[in-house]
Amino acid sequence: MNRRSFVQMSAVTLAAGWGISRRPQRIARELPLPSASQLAWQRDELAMFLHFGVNTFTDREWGDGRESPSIFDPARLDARQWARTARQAGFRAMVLTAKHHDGFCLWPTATTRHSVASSPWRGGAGDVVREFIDACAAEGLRAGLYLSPWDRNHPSYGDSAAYNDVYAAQLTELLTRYGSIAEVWFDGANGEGPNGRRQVYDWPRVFGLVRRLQPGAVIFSDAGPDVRWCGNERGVAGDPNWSTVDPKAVSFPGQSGDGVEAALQHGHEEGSTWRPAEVDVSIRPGWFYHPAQDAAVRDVDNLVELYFTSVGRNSKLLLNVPPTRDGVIHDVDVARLLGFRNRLDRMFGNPLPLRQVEFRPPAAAGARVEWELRRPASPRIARLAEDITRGQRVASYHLEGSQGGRWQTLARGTTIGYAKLDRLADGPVFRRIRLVIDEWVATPEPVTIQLFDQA
Ligand code: FUL
Repeated sequence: MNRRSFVQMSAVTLAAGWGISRRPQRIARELPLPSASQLAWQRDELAMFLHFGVNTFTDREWGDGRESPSIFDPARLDARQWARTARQAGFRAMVLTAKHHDGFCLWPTATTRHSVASSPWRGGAGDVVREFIDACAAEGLRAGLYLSPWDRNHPSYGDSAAYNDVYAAQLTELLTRYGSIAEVWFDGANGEGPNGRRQVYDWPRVFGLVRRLQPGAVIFSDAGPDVRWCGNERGVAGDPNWSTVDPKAVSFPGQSGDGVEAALQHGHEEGSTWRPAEVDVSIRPGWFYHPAQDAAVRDVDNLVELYFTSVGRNSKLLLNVPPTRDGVIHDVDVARLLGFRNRLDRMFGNPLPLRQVEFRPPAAAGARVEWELRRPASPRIARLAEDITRGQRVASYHLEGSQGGRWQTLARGTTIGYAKLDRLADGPVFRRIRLVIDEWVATPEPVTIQLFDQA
């Protein structure tokens, strides 16, 4: 039995509420659903990543931990400018690198002297994390923090038990001093420490700590548990992209091996756990600011493309915009971000008026939803959405349009989920549009559509 015939049979069986299947798990299982924090995370759509620290001053991407704190002195640091830029560009959250692999802490910590407290910035009395959090609050953004587990400075790194205590203490400071944190971001980097030894991280302890101290935060890593990495840094979510995963496929951050990349990219249509993908990518070639890259900032077309391959593929875009040595977002980046916002507003500001005329539940020829446009139009973009509070169900679909009876195919796709964007060909004018859901993993519910006539 191929997938198509199986899913159709199972959906019909589901609808009828009976039946024996050769793969009964599809019928027996409960459909995984997002938690309230996962829903809020997804609805942000756009978040800004800020890589900032000693690398900003050394022009490197990975510090070696031997940087002197005396180099950290951002003369005009203005976290409010970061947050204002983010808000004006339509971003709803920001994530700051509180500590990168070099081990330099952007807040005054009791766990090491390798921090802002040993720097000349604000006379050693400054706290970048505090300024970042306050700026997020002032601009109505949700705040997230990145804390690298790999620490090339701390002397205890590589002495697993001792460093795990240090890491837990750092996390505790970050999660207890600054109010509500919406996302805690863990990469899986696990390199050599200053003593040459390897560190074994205690992820269950780390995740448990976040749950206890910030129960409303989503935890990001390759292995979630709430949000997973999309599997690449190119800005492209998988197609298909299921928000459900088999948690055994990637069980700890930094795991490599067969099938890991595909599992991160695509999730699993029969996955038991809701763990949507986040697309992290930089507006510049590097994650940190480098003056030589001022001419290599992504342009507006490129940013719009990223929006299509992330938000438009059932994902969230975490776009990195690194502050300069002065501690502000560079003018070029600001201009590109505002241009990006203008373009999105122009594209998505005026949905074509339409009304749903039919929902035909699952049958042998698929499930269908049909809409009538209030006036004939030539839609250039379709935005489809499942009600993900009811789970993710659609496995493949096609869109059709008609003017006077003859239906023609406009687009074909796999998963929909929170949002799916399809570009449509220029030219033909339609009065009716219909979505045919060809395959599903649970009885499809009505999918909503928005159509736009700006390309
Ligand atoms: C990776 C790091 O090694 C990069 O420097 C960057 O922080 C990226 C977002 O995550 O694991």
